[in-house]
Amino acid sequence: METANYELMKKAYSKAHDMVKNSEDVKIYSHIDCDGITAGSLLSLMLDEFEKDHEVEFINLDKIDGLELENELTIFSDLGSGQNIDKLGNSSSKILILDHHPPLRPQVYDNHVSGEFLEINPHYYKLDGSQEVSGGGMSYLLARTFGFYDLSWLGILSAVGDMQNSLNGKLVGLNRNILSDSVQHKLVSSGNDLSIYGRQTRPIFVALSYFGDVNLPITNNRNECIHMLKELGIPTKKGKKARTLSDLNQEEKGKIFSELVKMLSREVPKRYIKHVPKLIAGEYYDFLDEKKYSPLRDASEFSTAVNACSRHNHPEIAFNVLKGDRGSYLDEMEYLTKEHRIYLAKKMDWVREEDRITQLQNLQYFEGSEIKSEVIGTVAGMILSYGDWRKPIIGFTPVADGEGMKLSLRCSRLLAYEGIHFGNIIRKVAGKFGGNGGGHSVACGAYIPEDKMEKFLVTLDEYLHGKILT
Ligand SMILES: [Mn+2]
Repeated sequence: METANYELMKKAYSKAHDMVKNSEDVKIYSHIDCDGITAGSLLSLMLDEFEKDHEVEFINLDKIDGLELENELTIFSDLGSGQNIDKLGNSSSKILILDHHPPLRPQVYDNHVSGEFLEINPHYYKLDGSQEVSGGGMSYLLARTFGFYDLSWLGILSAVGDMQNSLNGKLVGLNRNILSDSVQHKLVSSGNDLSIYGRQTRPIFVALSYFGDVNLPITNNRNECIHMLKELGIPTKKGKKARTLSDLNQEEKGKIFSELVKMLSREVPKRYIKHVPKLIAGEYYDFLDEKKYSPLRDASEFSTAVNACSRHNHPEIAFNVLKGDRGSYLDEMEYLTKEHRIYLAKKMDWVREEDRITQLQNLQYFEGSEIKSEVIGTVAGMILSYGDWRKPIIGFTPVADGEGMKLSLRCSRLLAYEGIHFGNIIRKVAGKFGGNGGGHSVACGAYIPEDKMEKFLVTLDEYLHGKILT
């Protein structure tokens, strides 16, 4: 990639700084996912500092077209670049877009919009918006121009919630600068660890059983995990309490690491062995103001809790927790997270019971009509470990209040390490069928007309011929 143009980006932010400073009444529209909710909360905390009147609304992308701008300044965060926001402008409007998705409009566009219009997007400055900075990160960079370094941890949560660290096992690019702000201000600590989900809250043998990039003997088998830990001489309990990954010392983690390398090397084709360590180790991010063993302590677990709120249409719960509530809103968040987990487990069973996974040559899929479209991707990701990890898996389900199908694709990171980018592939193939889609290399999705679903699967299967693990 060409060298990023930070100087130009800085100039754009200083314009944005003035827009905020000179406005007394602000509306924020932010995306209703972990990144977007965190971005909206961050901007709200920033405006609180100035005691500026503002309102935050979390919305889905398809709700943007009908909006009427009624406030002095309208900020769009974690969305806007892919939508026709320019059409919303009027002679008295001020619009600021802080997004990281691929932009529809060129960098200089304000002369095409009535009123004031400023769009800041990393792609304009030769930065990769899918890995180097999130919507929350873009929002933090605005708060940073006012010196609000204490909000930097939210930029980290956003990036992790947006899976920006998933391919490299750590945050890169501008995310790295945001990380160093939050480390310097003692808000976050980070380091290397086993990249196993549930560092603070899951017993280690449970956490290990979810290992899913490649199916191992321990995958979905807690007894096998307990057995493995016993063989390695690693106690699963401390007194009566189950130990979590965060309780293990370096030596114990080293033993698990070596054992997993051994297991994986037996399972993956030879030429992929070089990627194995990346599947097992990665950087963690702890929020130092949160209590140990709390679901808010580890960035990855915190992002799951925010997602649980958004997937069940209660972004306001996460919003209040992110803005500092550790009372009733946190209780509600924990309740929703639990409900979320139960819901997912039920749907997993539903898919597995009737053998609903169909195998094609280069992909596998399940029809998920019993599953809410908001979580079809999450379920697909979890089901992967019961299917064939060498192929991507697709789940699809009708959209709740609309027409068409939502489909989500998940795959082992091993496929991405070999250079395949399913987000781009799906965008292309969905486009052929009058749909739209995109996303990350290992997690992406699309909306397509219902009667095109079958054709879509066949076409994608053909397209993938010779491109996936064999
Ligand atoms: Mn985002």
